[in-house]
Amino acid sequence: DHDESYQKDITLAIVKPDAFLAAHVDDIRQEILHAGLQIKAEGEFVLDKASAELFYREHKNRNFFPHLVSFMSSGPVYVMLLSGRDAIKKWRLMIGPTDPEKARKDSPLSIRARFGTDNTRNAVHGSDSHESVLREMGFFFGNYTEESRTPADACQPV
Ligand code: RTP
Ligand code: MG
Repeated sequence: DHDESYQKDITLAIVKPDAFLAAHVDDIRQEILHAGLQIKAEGEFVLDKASAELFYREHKNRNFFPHLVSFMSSGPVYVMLLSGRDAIKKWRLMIGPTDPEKARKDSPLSIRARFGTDNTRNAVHGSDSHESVLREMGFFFGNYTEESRTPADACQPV
């Protein structure tokens, strides 16, 4: 059924504070569009510490968690809901491995290879599963509908 396949071909992209501060939002946006993905909703958000903890709660017992949370709440992020064939896989391929050093070796054209610094400051986020997409999308944009395109008309800034 058309609606179901459409729903599964979405993912959430975040330009993290390091890449936002380095003014890479426009470049990354253009790469997304050139790759044939559509941007269905987008906006700038500032996460406070509690929101960053909630967003990354699956990692709450990891040793890097406090560093991750303070980084993600250190400045604005730019969030985009992407749609297109195999959006989750496609966007994960575009961003490359979590560690930019590894990305520079294995996937030198990836976004993290070009714009990332280290394991924490790695420029972008991409949802890892459809379940994550639904959770993360709700976190930033509330219940998404085809009509709701911008934070101003549809989204719940955290
Ligand atoms: P993301 O969720 O941000 O798209 O990244 P990912 O799937 O590639 O990696 P994940 O395992 O979900 O980790 C989430 C974020 O935590 C930080 N991290 N630091 N060893 C470390 O210091 C370490 N490992 C992960 C990164 O910012 C990573 O993107
Ligand atoms: Mg992840």
